[in-house]
Amino acid sequence: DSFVVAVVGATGAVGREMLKTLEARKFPVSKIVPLASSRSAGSEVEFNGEKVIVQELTEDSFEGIDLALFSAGGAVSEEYAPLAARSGCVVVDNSSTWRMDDQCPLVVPEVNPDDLDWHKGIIANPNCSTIQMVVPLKPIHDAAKITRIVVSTYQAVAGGGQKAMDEMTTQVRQMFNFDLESIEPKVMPYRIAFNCLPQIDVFLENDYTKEEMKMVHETHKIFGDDSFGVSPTAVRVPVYIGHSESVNIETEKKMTAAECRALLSQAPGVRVLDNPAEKIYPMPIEAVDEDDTFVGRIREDNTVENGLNMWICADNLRKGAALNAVQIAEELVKRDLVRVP
Ligand code: A2P
Ligand code: 11C
Repeated sequence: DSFVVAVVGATGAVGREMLKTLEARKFPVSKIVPLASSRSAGSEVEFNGEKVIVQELTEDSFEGIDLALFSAGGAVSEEYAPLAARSGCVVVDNSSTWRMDDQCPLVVPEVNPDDLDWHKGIIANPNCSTIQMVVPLKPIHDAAKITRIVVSTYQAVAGGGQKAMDEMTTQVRQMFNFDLESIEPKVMPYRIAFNCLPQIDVFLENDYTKEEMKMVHETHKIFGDDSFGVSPTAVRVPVYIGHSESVNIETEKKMTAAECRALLSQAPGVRVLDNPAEKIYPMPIEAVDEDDTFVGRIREDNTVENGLNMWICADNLRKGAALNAVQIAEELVKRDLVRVP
């Protein structure tokens, strides 16, 4: 079987990565349909060595399309994902719009693939910072039952899209030209060049940001378990691609650092890089262009009874977005679920 596949937002940072990932993983595509706004309609993207013209997204775009990967922002997903599903096209949506909707599964294939079985046309792809946290934490939760998660993120600028990456480049140039007066943050709230911003997305009533609360709610939904607390601080750092996370967990059952290392070295989608004596640990520059979620600095937290600390890095555009979406699509094919019930 092969499928007519649309990528909505094909000219964006994640959309381009989606095309690359479909191609690299030889997803069975009979025809690719890149969609974007009128701004870039008519431009070209490359797929399997051929140039394909980008089309403008309209209400009629989904006729004859089997599967659509969406990454064009929440407003586009809100309007067009239901339209697509109604015309029989299965949607894997990378925005936050449908994630907490109880009609839409929220899936990380290594963690909760069975949730795909009840999809009704729209499947949500989690936030990048959630994905790379739950991939290694799921086997630990299964083995020792997590009772609390405290996480601080070090998130790359690519999470804010191409415009955010361009903004950092401009600012770095301005800094090196001693032209600080011209720096004018537009996409991010303050200067990101040589700085850290403890704000990703907007603040909510509880003084946490929306990004932080996504990590709480999405983790509970993906695990199908909200018995543990999640306490996040999300920070933007001047890295182009690759999110990092410092994660502290408490568990019901004792797990030693050695046991955790052994468990994670068998876990799907995880690569353990953990040898302090040799200065081996994950870094975002090593995680870029890799599929795996890297875990290192695994050590016991002796300030509590059963505690572990670890450091997690992943390519936020890949496992954090495009790859996870394509893995969902692959799992749908495997389960014969590329159809709207
Ligand atoms: P366009 O190139 O036409 O602006 P990023 O996250 O890197 O900023 O990318 C956003 C993606 O979403 C781009 O491909 C962008 O297309 C697309 N997009 C944004 N708004 C719309 C819209 N209203 N309709 C269709 N595509 C959109
Ligand atoms: C960031 N995590 O790094 C955000 C980007 O809900 O899909 C993705 C936001 C989302 O800025």
